[in-house]
Amino acid sequence: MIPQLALFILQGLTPKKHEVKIVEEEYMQLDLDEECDVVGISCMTSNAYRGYRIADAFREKGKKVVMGGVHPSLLPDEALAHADAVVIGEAEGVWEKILEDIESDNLQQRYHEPNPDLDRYIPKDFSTLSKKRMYNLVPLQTSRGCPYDCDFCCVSNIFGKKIKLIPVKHVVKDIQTSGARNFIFLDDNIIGHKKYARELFTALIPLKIRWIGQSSISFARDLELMKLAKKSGCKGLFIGLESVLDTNIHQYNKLKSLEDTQQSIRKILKMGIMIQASVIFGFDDDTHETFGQTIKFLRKNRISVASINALTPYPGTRVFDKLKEAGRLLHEKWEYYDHHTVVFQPKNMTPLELQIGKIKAKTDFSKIFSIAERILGNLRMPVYYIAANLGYRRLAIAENRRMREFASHQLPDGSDGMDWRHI
Ligand code: B12
Ligand code: SF4
Repeated sequence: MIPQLALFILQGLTPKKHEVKIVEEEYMQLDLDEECDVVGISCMTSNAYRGYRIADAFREKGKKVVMGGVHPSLLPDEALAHADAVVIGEAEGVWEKILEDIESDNLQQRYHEPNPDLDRYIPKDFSTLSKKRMYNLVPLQTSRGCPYDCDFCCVSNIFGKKIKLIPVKHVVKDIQTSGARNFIFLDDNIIGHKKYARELFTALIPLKIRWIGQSSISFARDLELMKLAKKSGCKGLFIGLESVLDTNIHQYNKLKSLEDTQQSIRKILKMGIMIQASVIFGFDDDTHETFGQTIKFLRKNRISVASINALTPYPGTRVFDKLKEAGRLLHEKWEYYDHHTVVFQPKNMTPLELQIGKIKAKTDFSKIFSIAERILGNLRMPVYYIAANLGYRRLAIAENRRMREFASHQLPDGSDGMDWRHI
């Protein structure tokens, strides 16, 4: 339901003399016989192979292919086996140059601009979306870069550790020209720069929009900022808790303390802002007990919805390097590097146990009883709460069904079937 902002930025950067067509494969059919001169492809790790297949197909037809986005930025050499050129990091300041270089037959293989000028406004044409897909959330971005540099994350590697800001007036212009009412801020942390966040939320108030975004849990420590966010239309925040075990907290250094986290959750929910908590299973401290303990924590604290993931050692992160060095990667087939599939040997259990434990945790969290119990903390937004939970419940049921089919047909040791519910 959320279009890729990168594609609209590329369209906005393209000089008017060129014609641009955006194809989002999530909901559009790609035509490999499309009449065009240049094909730009954006991908992350899990869909990199698909991106490469598309790149190969277009190159066979003589088109120039340029790849960009998270995965090509992390592994440009790999991408260059399929593309004529790769953009490492941001497109601003290089896309126009690439088009010029193609026109003058002087295309280089790598392009990288570490400090693009974000003060320049780039027009984004969301008009096709708002007409055809009224239920879309229109994507906005206010910042890039993250100072935290967590072991399992590639963001500071690609966008730097310093937070780079997009002027508030540009964000307001994007909102006004879109004509939409529902937005998502794609920033890793919408309150990463407090002074800027204050300025932004204040500017949003008269626009009367609804928005969701991502933030760190420290949001709850600033009551004034929370009130301002609420007033500006904030309906929900995606918050990375990652682990609710004390040992992991110290190892990954994300949360202050469990007590502090619980208090923060209470404050945010009380403000009428839904919390989508992200948790990850598979850290070295995790045991068989971690699944149950985590779900108990999420339920007790009335978390609105949860994104329950398997630790994924994405290339370009320290977790990847460590697990690779220890010989603990099961394979490097990128299509399985998707947060859903276990791709490494966990420390205290088998990969299958981690996979099943994660799916069971998801299923437990989305049981009707759990939804009914957690609504008590979400009474200020019951409609959003129920709609979101039913959506997540559907996903959990589908994942659970696929796991049962897998477990009863294809055991790694060749035996047929197992009763995985006892794990
Ligand atoms: C917002 C977000 C989401 C939103 C996506 C909404 C949407 N449809 O846009 C939601 C929450 C839905 C989401 C889901 C997922 N996400 Co996400 N997401 C992000 C986040 C925070 C921002 C991405 C973004 O849009 N940024 C804004 C745009 C403008 O930046 P950009 O895409 O990087 O584009 C710039 C450049 O890269 C470049 N560029 C990009 N493409 C191209 C192409 C060409 C040709 C050129 C020249 C340049 C270029 O130009 C752009 C402007 O400078 C990133 C973290 C991050 N900071 O990157 C994680 C991130 C991309 N997500 C990640 C993951 C794993 C996922 C999921 C697989 C998780 C899951 N299992 O649920 C899913 C996949 C969903 C899907 N089907 O695509 C990982 C990817 C890691 C990896 N190595 O692949 C990241 C990096 C998070 C992380 N910390 O690890 N995500
Ligand atoms: S996980 Fe979040 S806080 Fe940690 S480095 Fe990545 S974007 Fe920053």
